[in-house]
Amino acid sequence: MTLRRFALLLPAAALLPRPARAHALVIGSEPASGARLAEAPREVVVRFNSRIDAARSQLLLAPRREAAGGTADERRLDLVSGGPDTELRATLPPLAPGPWRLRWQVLALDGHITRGDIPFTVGG
Ligand SMILES: [Cu+2]
Repeated sequence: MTLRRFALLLPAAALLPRPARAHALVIGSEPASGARLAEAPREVVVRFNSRIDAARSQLLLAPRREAAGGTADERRLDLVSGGPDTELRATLPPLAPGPWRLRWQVLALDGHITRGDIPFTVGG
């Protein structure tokens, strides 16, 4: 195509709607957000609405202390590989009873990073 025609097409392309499947959002997890579990879970799974780059994504776990707000004792979980590329899975160390916060940060294949928290509680 001529350079002139190319220049005319550019503005139109910029106005095209973005793909409906954009960055990764959580569609489910085990434990579920806000869950109260009688026994400590052995693993966590977070499922997303789109494919993610697991090598550039992470799951972190910390005791939840709303008042303190610090992340000093947050630990990065080792991801279990080999599952679907729309989920993150990690085995857990033994968890003490109490409130916990699973934090996820993922890179979707569209290059966008998203993050969020999944709080859950072990024990009554
Ligand atoms: Cu996106």
